[in-house]
Amino acid sequence: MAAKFQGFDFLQLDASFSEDELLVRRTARDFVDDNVIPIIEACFREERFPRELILLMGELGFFGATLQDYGCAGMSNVEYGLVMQELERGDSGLRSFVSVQSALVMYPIHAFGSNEQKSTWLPALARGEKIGCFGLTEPGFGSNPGGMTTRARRSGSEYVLNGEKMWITSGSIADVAVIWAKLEEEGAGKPDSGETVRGFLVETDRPGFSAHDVHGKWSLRASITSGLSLQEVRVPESNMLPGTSGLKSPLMCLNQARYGIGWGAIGAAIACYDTALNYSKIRKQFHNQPIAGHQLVQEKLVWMVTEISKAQLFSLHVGRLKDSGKVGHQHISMAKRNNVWMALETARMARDILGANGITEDHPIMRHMLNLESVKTYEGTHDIHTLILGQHLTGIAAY
Ligand code: TGC
Ligand code: FAD
Repeated sequence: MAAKFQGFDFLQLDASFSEDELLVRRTARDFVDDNVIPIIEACFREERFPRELILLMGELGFFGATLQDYGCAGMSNVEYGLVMQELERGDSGLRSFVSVQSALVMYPIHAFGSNEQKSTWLPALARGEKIGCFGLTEPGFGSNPGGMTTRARRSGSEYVLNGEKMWITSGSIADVAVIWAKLEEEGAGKPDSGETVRGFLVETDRPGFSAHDVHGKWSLRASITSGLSLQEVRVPESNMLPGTSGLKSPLMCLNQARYGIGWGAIGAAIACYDTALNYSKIRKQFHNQPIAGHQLVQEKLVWMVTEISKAQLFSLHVGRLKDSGKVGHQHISMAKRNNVWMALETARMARDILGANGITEDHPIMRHMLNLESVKTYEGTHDIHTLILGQHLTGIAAY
């Protein structure tokens, strides 16, 4: 049995956290150690999302954690980040579920919804009694969501939605889908531009809505990923999120989710480093010496600790900026881009330190490495974040 996780605090950052922040992290850490670590390898092997944990996560206040009222915990962004770090130390799929429920479903309802939409959905989503998904990506439009072909047409007091969404986390278990579509309506903006994009709450039991799961993934196997089909799906006009206007609205949701991923990736990296350090002290090769005593192994461990510590500092600073209302989306892009890259490199080095043992499910490294390949791609690929930052620095969009 693996030793209980003792934390990672090379730079003594714990001294800069408040008591509330440390308590939130302790709660999430215990939740992961007691409920996630014991089952997650089996879930990954069996391609099963652990639905049995949803209500408990709701009780712990993990859903919509930074939102005020409607049964949400009202955590600071730093507290929320620490939760995400601990959850992804367990598995990126679990963190994905919480990211989507919180940042991509509850946040847009809270930010753009009517009072009725908020009181109908937010308390139940916060408790985990209802599940949401976020449909932006389409089969033909991933990095460039502004090209989406999903359409909303007005028909009397209803909207009629048609289109296909792809790679949608929690799609087939969702009660409500936040669907981004272009409005075919006079005055909505330039036809076929991102200006006409609006968000709709679509109950998934409406006629014409269907979801099918993507199977055969070698990444995020403990997470549900689906395609959604909308064929003449009718929703009342009150299901449109009234505060949405243009592509900027879904991109604002992505900022919330990318911020959480920046923290989450640190958790996956810590799990890999911790495993590699413990293994390297036990495994002996040459002169009956632990491999931790070989210089090249030490160099890898030092790289990991340095980069994880830098990522922690980075996310903490971005979190404090966000809490003080000063964060820009370029800061969040940099954190997502850097920390996911760092975590993937850490996973690869850690796997190397375990030699052949590193490829088995007896250790969490390969699972984290495979998961991180998705994390590198979703919420804006590594290269798209390079271009977002390039545009910020130069004023020239190079997409
Ligand atoms: P562009 O013309 O640049 O922007 C349109 C409007 O949006 C504004 N804007 C932003 N606003 C807030 N936050 C941001 N991050 C923003 N980025 C841009 C922009 O100022 C403009 O405003 P306005 O007022 O002038 O209209 O749009 P573009 O079509 O050129 O695209 C820009 C680009 C490439 C950066 C964007 O489309 C992008 O980020 N692409 C990546 C797509 C992506 O990340 N998809 C994620 C799907 S969801 C997901 O993956 C969930 S994974 C599950 C999990 O989280 O666990
Ligand atoms: P593409 O956009 O086709 O990109 C392919 C490659 O081309 C990438 O390397 C990219 O960086 C590169 N590229 C593209 N454009 C340029 C350019 N202009 N310059 C240079 N290089 C470029 N989406 C949702 O809406 N909701 C979800 O819940 C969701 N969950 C997901 C879960 C998983 C497991 C995965 C894998 C994806 C999920 N996504 C979700 C979709 C995700 O956001 C997209 O996969 C992502 O935005 C990239 O789009 P794409 O896969 O179509 O790649």
